[in-house]
Amino acid sequence: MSLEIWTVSGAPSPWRAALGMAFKGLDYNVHMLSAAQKEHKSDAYRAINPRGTVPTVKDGDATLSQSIAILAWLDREYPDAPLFGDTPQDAALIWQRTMEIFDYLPDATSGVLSPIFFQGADEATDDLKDASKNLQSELAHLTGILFEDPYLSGQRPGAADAVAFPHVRLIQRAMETKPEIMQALGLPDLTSASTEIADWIGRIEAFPNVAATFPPHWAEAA
Ligand SMILES: N[C@@H](CCC(=O)N[C@@H](CS)C(=O)NCC(=O)O)C(=O)O
Repeated sequence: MSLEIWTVSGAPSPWRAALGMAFKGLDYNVHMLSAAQKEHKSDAYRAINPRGTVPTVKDGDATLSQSIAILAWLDREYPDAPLFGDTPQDAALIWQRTMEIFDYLPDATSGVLSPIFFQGADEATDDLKDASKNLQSELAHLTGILFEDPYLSGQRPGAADAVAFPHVRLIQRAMETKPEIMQALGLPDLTSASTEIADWIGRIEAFPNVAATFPPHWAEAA
């Protein structure tokens, strides 16, 4: 069987699925769709994903969408290096952390990053300051978990890490590429925001195959 993923460079949902495969050490082929050319809305792509969203993952006869469902499926199909722990207690805790992160972190992140990346915001308006406070409170939630455990999923990287990492790494990317506005919003760099999160990012990035999940357009821009 050969694993395939359809993705868009920098999109957090497919990045989660790719991280799940990387944490398990699985090989996979990437179909990079152009969002600018709306390739994810083409008839050809909608034939495998009628909503025209990414990710889609294929493995033999299985065609899957929804990043968290893909992580759960990966664990059943490829049980080594489990993403949801070894015991029922581990699984419950990792699911709880995964879903809480999924419920709050993406919106908190896009509240800051969408105006900056997509609308060219370069002033710390009251709305952006409120969004930054909300984001800092979600980062504090992650920091609290990382006081207890080296990974959001416990002792090794798993589903909660795969769901959170793309969003946090996008925040770090904004700190690197839009430093003035991020400083004005009280988010100058990851270490100032949280040494626990900065260290966790370092641990995840040191994991084999994680570099291959990064948005290709970041390397092109460097
Ligand atoms: N809940 C879905 C979200 C999928 C999703 O909305 N993906 C975004 C990229 S992160 C997308 O395809 N957006 C394009 C669109 O909705 O047209 C998941 O976790 O996979």
